[in-house]
Amino acid sequence: MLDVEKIRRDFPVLNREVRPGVPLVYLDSTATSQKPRQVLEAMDNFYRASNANIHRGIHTLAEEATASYESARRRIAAFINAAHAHEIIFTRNTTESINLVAYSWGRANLQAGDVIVLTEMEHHSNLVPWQILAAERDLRLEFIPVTEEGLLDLEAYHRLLDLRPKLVAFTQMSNVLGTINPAAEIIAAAHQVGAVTLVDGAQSVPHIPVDVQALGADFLAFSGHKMLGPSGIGVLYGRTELLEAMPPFLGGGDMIKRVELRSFTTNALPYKFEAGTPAIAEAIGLGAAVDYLSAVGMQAIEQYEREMIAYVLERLEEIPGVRVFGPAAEHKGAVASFTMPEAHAHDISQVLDELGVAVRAGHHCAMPLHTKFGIPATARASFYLYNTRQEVDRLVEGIYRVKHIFG
Ligand code: 7TS
Repeated sequence: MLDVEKIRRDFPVLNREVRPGVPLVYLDSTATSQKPRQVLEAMDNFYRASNANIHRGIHTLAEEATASYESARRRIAAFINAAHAHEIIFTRNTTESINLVAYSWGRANLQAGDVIVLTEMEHHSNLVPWQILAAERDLRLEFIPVTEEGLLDLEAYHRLLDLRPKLVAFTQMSNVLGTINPAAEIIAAAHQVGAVTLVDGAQSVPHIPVDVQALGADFLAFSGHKMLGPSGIGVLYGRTELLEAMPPFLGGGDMIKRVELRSFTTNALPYKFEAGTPAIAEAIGLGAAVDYLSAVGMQAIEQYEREMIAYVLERLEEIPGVRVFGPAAEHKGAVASFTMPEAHAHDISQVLDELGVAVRAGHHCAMPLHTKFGIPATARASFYLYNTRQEVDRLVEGIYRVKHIFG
């Protein structure tokens, strides 16, 4: 079991009051997580002791900086069980990772009439890059439908596979419904028809154990800032064979082996895809974040959040009029998006903020999913390893306050 009180002491911001006498209840980790002192210290130490550019110098600081950056890459590779550290490409975030695949792999491999299968529950970052590519290359986008309950319709998926898609790209965990999709099954079926697979792991990698080799994933994208790490650093995992065959995404320093006035040769993996000075301190911070998550244990975190969401749903369902979107607790992560007949999501969020409870309101960058459910917005409470049951109770008190004010 998690020692949540001990964990909370590692997160300085969790001690703060939003206003005098009103402690923070942070229920917006799906947007970005808070950061433990171990991550802050790793970045601070880097800047205080070893700041230098990487891969370019042979002076001591440059060597230390390079060693720390590459050590972070190796620990992140181990965290998702990648077969090689060079399969970890540092990017800015999930969005950039997916765009990298769309620009590089997509432009090299897709032609007019080719089919890409996505789902109706995608975040805009796993939707718009494919829309751009589809318009440019005259591709066909197809979508695995989401059921009323908030699950993927897998029978419909199997029918879509008859179209012989070239790519199947889907989220492993919905940032709105919390749905955890059967990624291994989706990938295995895609591979049977020869499709390449991309998993959006922005929500899954922080919250459940993810093993890319067990999943069989070809690409996996995720963001540091949602998994206790800093913003400005993300990861694209890709299988060696695919990455080797892909053309570079951005051109510039570090991604080359040799340059002449009119030509260049590309560097080896992973540097081929890391043009320019990367986010060095942020990569080191993400290394510290995966150390922290590993020390707590991803299975323990998953279990803790399972119990948490079961309690959240039980408490929310007792409130008349509250409608929670997404499947039953057994199929979802610790995300509760809801509406109330009395108040718009933004009003809910504002009243909750007066009580120190931070939730997000809006379409959460999944407009098509909200359109499907016929609603413009939801209020979303999301939970992580540092949240407590008492905080759930504070949320519920706040929702009763909303009913009192608007009811
Ligand atoms: N995919 C999913 C499933 C996400 O939840 C997000 C961010 C992204 C991709 C994009 O990540 P980024 O780091 O590149 O921005 N989701 C949210 C959210 O739900 N609220 O704020 C950001």
